[in-house]
Amino acid sequence: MSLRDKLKGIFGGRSDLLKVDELADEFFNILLESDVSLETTEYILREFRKANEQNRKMDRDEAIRILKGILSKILDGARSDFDFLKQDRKPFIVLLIGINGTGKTTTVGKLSYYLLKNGKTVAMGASDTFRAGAIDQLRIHGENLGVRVIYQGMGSDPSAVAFDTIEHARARKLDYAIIDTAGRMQTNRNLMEEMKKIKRISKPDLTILTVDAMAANDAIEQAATFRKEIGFDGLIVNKMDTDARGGAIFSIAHQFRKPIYFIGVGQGMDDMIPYDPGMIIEKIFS
Ligand SMILES: Nc1nc2c(ncn2[C@@H]2O[C@H](COP(=O)(O)OP(=O)(O)OP(=O)(O)O)[C@@H](O)[C@H]2O)c(=O)[nH]1
Ligand SMILES: [Mg+2]
Repeated sequence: MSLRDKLKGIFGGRSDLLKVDELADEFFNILLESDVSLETTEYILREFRKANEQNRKMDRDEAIRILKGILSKILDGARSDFDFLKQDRKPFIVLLIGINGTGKTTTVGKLSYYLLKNGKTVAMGASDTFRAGAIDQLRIHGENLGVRVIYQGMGSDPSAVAFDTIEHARARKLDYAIIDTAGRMQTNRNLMEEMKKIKRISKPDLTILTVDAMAANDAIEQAATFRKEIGFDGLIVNKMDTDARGGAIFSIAHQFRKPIYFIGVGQGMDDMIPYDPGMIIEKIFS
């Protein structure tokens, strides 16, 4: 059951006055079951109690209105005024990083599509030289979009591919160079070292971490490692379409304390939409 359905069913629609403790207990369960992390759930409940320090009773609608305000504020914290389309530096270099399966390669395609649609020119770099199939996966996106993909053979140096991609974009005066990376190496340690090197060599204008909304709690741990080891500017949260529970985005916004630029809502190239807290809140509370 989704967060939305759970909130709708809260107290079986009772409209009498309820104690704050009763409400808080109910919210606690609902939030945790919807995949909001414990840390974020506790924060939400602290805010909820703060909103009613006199500890007076309230009805369900008022409680939900307060909860909506708190959740909106959390999502608003991940807004940013960064605009992909208004970057003068040429090429503007975007590096995608993240654990395997979080949608990096797909997002390189989606971002390119978004930029092309808005009249920009793009080159894509296949710097995941580790996973069998990763290069072809990106080349297929490139063919479908009519975008040049810079690649070398499997096992080649990812930093060299990134460098070539940027050089190509520079020589052709392209607007953007978007670089895919591996999500898995022999060991995680190697992955971090490799990413550091790619970042050092490509000097990205923007480093984006992709996370999977379905695996929010893992994602938070992964993000902490990526932040410590490599650093990133913001996030793209993928697979929001498959997240039946719907609570992960709140932990991601609350705990990462980084901008979320887009959310991924499917596998297609146009299945990426700008991060819009209002829309997410309306979906849950409408
Ligand atoms: N439903 C859904 N599927 C997605 C989304 N984004 C990516 N996928 C799918 O998730 C799978 C993994 O995506 P990739 O882009 O290959 O992920 P990756 O991070 O590049 O993975 P590695 O290369 O293994 O590190 C693919 O089947 C994608 O089509 C999304 O927003 N929604
Ligand atoms: Mg990939």
